[in-house]
Amino acid sequence: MSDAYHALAARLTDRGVDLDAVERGLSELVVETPSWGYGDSGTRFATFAQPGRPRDVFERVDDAAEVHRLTGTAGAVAFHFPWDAVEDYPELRESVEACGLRVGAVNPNLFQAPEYKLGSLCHPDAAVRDTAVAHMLECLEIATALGSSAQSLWLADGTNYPGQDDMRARRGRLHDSLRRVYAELPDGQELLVEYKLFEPAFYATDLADWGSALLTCLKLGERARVLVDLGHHAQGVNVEQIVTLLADEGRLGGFHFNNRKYADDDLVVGSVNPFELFLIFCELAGGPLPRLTIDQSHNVEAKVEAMVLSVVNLQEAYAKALLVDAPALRDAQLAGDVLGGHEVLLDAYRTDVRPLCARVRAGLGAEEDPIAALRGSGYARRVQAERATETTGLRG
Ligand code: RM4
Ligand code: MN
Ligand code: MN
Repeated sequence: MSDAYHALAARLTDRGVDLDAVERGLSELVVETPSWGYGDSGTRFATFAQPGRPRDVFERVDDAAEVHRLTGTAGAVAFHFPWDAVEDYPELRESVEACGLRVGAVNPNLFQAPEYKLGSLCHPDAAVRDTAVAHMLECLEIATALGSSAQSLWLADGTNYPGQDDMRARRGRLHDSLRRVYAELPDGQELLVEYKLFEPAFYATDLADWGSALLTCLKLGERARVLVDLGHHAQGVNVEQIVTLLADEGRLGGFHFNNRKYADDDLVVGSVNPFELFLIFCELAGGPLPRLTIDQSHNVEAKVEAMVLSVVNLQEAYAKALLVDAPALRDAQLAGDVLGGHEVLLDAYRTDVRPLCARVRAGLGAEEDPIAALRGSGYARRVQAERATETTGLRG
């Protein structure tokens, strides 16, 4: 193992850190990567097709497996329907498992069909609401077939103009629709409810913030919990405080990790605001971790590399959070030492944990330096050659 690791280990052990416990914690981290993060995506201005991009869901799974092989931490893949729809779900599950992965959350799509122009679960027309509910019920069955334990809902519903629809009526329709779904939720599955401040609706989004998502979950039942997407808040909102609050209420269902500078930018997590990411992990570090999913759509970056970097950034943020000296932090807080507590956090945050993460990855059979390994592996060249034709790669 590297000199850098031994030097770091000596320093941390001197400080009283239980290094075995930190390494164990870090090696248990599981991140779900999104199938939609590997395929074509762009902005409303342009989509730049990348050479070697996967042609079907099986190839998206291959890319997810490569990210896991390199990082050791990306053992699940989240799906989006109908984008990932296939004839034979047991076959899809088998191919996921054959790659050493499992299926993460199943995401319904209630925002693309023409009938959803004025909304889905909240639509003024009951027939459209029925269609949306039916799609979510179908996703429950897909989740069962794939061995997934969650359906993760992002609701694009909302209005663009004051007076366009009755906000209170829409709220009632939302709850009625979701009750119909929740009533059919199979044992062992949960419903995650994501919120987003704005976009595509520009006046009033039906699930715009953690409060409306939480109230909805409380109406449904214990297996409905809130999902926090880091890009879905107003500027300046204290996301780590929202995380604390939801966790304290037992309603923190999980995360969509990404980073943003302005709005829902879906950049590599930890690229713009790594300190916020660290603080979020500090709020999680004491207990069992909720579902951790990456939700990023890369436009100009190399997609697999961007995903690997995202997982590495998550590993490093979590490693730093595991290094926080909890007794020293508590002592400073109880003593009213304003900067003392802050400095305890900074001490952990400023630690260069890269050698520690490299060691944990090696212990997991993954790569000490995943980005260099990816660049040196020829994976991009290989898939570019294999996926050169437009026809989908048929399996089986
Ligand atoms: C949204 C949200 C959802 C994602 C869609 C495609 O902004 O983050 O989670 O599924 O985009
Ligand atoms: Mn999201
Ligand atoms: Mn988003």
